[in-house]
Amino acid sequence: MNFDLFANEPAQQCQELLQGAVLLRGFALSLENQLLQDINRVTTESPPRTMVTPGGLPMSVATTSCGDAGWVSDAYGYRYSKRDALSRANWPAMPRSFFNLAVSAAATAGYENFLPDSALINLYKVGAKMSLHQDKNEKDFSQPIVSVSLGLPAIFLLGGLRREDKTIRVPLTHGDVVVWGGAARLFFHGVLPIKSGVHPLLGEQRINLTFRKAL
Ligand code: MD3
Ligand code: FE
Repeated sequence: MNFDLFANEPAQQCQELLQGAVLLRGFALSLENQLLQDINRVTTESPPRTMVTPGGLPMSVATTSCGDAGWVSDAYGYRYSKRDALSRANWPAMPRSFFNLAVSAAATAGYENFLPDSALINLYKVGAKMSLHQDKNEKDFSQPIVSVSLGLPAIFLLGGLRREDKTIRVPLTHGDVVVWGGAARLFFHGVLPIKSGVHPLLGEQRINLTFRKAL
């Protein structure tokens, strides 16, 4: 008789959602305190701000970045910039904890040479959402994107290459990491409005980190 219920389980839950999107449940859990400390360091230097879409609408998500490049949006469009428009200085350096987590998650999903040069920090208060969009501002679409969910849970929408394609709903909770590669790299995606709640560590918010090789 085998009393070890987990003897036949993989060491890490690793699930392919579809076509190159790999979900690593709880992959970042053991790093939560270090990540929070480093998020606070970055947001002190470059505070989160709500950007305006090229169409002129303010986003409900507040964003900031660290690394060699930061994602920005304004009347001129979406792009990566080497400087923070608020401080007019370079973005804060990417914390080692961020970089190491992204590299090891990518390697676990089969991307051995992922070297992110940009980490975007998205802050969602209750009610904030992200409409369906594609990530197309990075130079090389063969590079994956790694996302880390922290705080309140979210329902993530994942569609296909066309905006009209049907979407699947993926619940993402604190500590979950997703590696978006392969065909899924260019799929439409979004986040439904965050439901009210209180996370024991982060309170009434969700924080998402996305790691990219942008330049
Ligand atoms: C699927 N952020 O910053 S991360 C974004 O939760 C963004 O804050 C969402 O979409 C968030 O651009 C989702 C997950 C994500 C990131 C990139 C993707 C999913 C993706 C690229 C292709 C397909
Ligand atoms: Fe996106």
